[in-house]
Amino acid sequence: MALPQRRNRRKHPLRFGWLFLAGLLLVACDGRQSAFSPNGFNAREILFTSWVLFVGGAAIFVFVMALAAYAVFARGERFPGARAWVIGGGILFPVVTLTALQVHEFGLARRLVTLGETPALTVEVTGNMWWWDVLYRLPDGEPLRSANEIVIPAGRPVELLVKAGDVIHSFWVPSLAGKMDMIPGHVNRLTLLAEKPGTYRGQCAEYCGAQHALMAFEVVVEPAERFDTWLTDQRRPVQRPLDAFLARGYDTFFSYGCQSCHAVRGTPAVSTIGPDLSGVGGRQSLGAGSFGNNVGTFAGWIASAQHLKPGNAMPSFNIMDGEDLRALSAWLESLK
Ligand code: HEC
Ligand SMILES: [Cu+2]
Repeated sequence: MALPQRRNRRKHPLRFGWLFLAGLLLVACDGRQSAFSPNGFNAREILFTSWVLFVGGAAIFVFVMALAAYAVFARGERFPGARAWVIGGGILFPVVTLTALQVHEFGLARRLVTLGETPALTVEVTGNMWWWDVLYRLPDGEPLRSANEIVIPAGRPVELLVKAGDVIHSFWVPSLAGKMDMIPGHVNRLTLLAEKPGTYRGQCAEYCGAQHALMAFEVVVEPAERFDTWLTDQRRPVQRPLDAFLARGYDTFFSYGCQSCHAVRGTPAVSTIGPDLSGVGGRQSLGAGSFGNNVGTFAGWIASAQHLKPGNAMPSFNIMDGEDLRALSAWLESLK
């Protein structure tokens, strides 16, 4: 006697499609890093143009498919007004829509150029494997160096000069502006205007090696007055602390040779091989947007940089005395 066979229900290949859609929705709703939640002129224009192209393209597609279906199923008779359709749909319609799009684009390009004529601030951003060097070029006096985080004033146009230190990277903060490639030996220019204060996440958008995925950063948009005080604070040179524990951290920094790759403003450390650490404790993250910023992650990073981000240009200092490591981490965390 044959056993009753279990019906083998065919599984639809797209049965997890809803997961994909839910993911898309989640990404779209995250205001920190999404082209769907624009903050400021550039990103808003990009979103607007995208919707026009997407909705317009979809409408044209549906219409053309309907015509094609008609052509397939119609029985021999002539299409009413065939000649007018060819001239109207084949010549007039593309000429009108493409001209309108072109006019819109010229207008947009002009507004972008106007925005770029009077930047309140110029920031040079250089992509390196796998971190970002940031140099504020200020109209009065000394430039100010930082890394892995860009602080800009809200409501003022900011000019970004983007470059590459080694291979091609791409600078992308979806909530603020479009992508801009960073090309060795070439300077690209991007002007942006952020409206609302807040923190926005950016990402390297051009594959640049093993740790490309851990090459992110934050853009902190501050109210204009807060930005000015931030600048003044940052310019203050760092001094050897009076607190004995923090002073031990300061000394450890130099006895382990950290200054051969890093700079801390006002101290003998002036190297630009690695990120500037002058205000590192005040930044949102460590390891180029990869880890939280607290004494623990500092210690983890120093002792195991190669474990946390294999192949990056900083060696793991896993031979460091525990007390030295704690003091060094506490000192770095205190640099705000
Ligand atoms: C050979 C060069 C080199 C030496 C020596 C070195 N570093 Fe680094 N360091 C780097 C580079 C390069 C990075 C960026 C790595 C990345 O994210 O890809 C980095 C990143 C860091 C960061 C994270 C910075 C940020 O903005 O995310 C800290 C903190 C740091 N180093 C501390 C130290 C300390 C403390 C020492 C000494 C014990 C040290 N480094 C020695 C090259 C070096
Ligand atoms: Cu990169």
